[in-house]
Amino acid sequence: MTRFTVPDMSCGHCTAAIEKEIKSADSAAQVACDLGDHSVSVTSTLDSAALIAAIKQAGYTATPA
Ligand SMILES: [Cu+2]
Repeated sequence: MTRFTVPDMSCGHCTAAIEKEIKSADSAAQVACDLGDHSVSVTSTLDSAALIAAIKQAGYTATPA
């Protein structure tokens, strides 16, 4: 599992957009967003750089947590 901090993720719309983008890159990915601490946990075969790119594609900034 890889964990990221996404500070500009603030509501259910954000988490849905992030999940959708990650799953379009890896349909088997498991994504858990936590709005409480602005973290996204991902289980995927994609590497960290690819996951950050997918989150960026959704319009958010991710840094490794
Ligand atoms: Cu939002």
